[in-house]
Amino acid sequence: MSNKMTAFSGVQPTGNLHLGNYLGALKHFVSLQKKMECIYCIVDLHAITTFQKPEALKSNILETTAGFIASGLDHEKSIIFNQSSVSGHAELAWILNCVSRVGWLNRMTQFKDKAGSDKEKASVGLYIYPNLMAADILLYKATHVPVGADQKQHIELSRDIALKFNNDFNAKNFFPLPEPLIPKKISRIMSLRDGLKKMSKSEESDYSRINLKDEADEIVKKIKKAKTDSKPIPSDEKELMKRPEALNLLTIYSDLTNKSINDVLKDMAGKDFSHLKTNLSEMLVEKICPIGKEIKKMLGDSIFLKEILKKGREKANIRAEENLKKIRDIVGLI
Ligand code: AQP
Repeated sequence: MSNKMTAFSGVQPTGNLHLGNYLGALKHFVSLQKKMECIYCIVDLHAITTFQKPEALKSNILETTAGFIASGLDHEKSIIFNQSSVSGHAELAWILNCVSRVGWLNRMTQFKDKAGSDKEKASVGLYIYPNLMAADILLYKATHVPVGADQKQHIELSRDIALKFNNDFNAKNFFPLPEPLIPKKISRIMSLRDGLKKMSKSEESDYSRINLKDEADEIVKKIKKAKTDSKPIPSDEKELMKRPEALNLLTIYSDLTNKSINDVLKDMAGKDFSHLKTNLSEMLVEKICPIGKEIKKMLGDSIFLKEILKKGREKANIRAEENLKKIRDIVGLI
């Protein structure tokens, strides 16, 4: 087994990239580029597990690509492409569908959340989504997967699938067991309307999230309207843990200022939320608006974005085919 470190991660082109995607994933994708080979994928096959309007999907693929670059990913250094353009993802997913167990998939909480109350009506794709995610990672023998905390269970499943494949086919250490890289400080950004729900692209209310493309006045308005409680900011972290909306805003502030929550509480304790909100809005405008501006500029040049995806696909495909040849042989396919 080669001990070369490779990171793989994906983002679904399902709508506007938001602050949760940025702080939970993209920001870390960028810093990992200095440490190892990185493969970043716009996971369009995952996106279609729930219905996407075809024209919207096409433009979201390009917009997510622009979001990657505007956030600081280097397309010369890292491999950036869209999943459906490398057919090995679908092929390996089928092989892994035959390795993974129904009982394992039945435990996946994201399926339960996304399928809602009527599971019979959810697509089969949504149910087996974690097997495709395992294929994405294992196709490149990735050793590290930078993700938000919501994806931890899926990475654990990828490890189980890798281990079972290696055992079933007597292919010791063929697939490395991928490690999740979950940001310690800010693993999950919550909705601005409900501190118990994660910030999400598909949440109906645009006031629940800060989009990377939001203008400064929209950011200020959304933070002003963000739900809080009636008490002043506490001095104690334990007390903060019991107040989800306050915790969310202070966690975002702590990440943007590079200060620990404790230090932020020292500065803010006893003050009311309008003080925090004014400071937070300023930080967000400073951080997010330049990214949004870059995204909008790139969206005017679809040829540039398509060229990035084409180059990425070519590089990814070489890696994928190399591994698939070995996988087919191990499984007994000729
Ligand atoms: N709220 C969040 N906080 C921290 N990290 C987050 N991520 C997503 N939301 C948050 C991380 O971003 C990466 C890409 O996620 P995704 O877009 O592929 O899928 P998702 O997790 O399903 O994101 P959304 O916004 O909730 O999309 P929809 O609404 O389409 O389902 C992942 O690493 C994820 O952890």
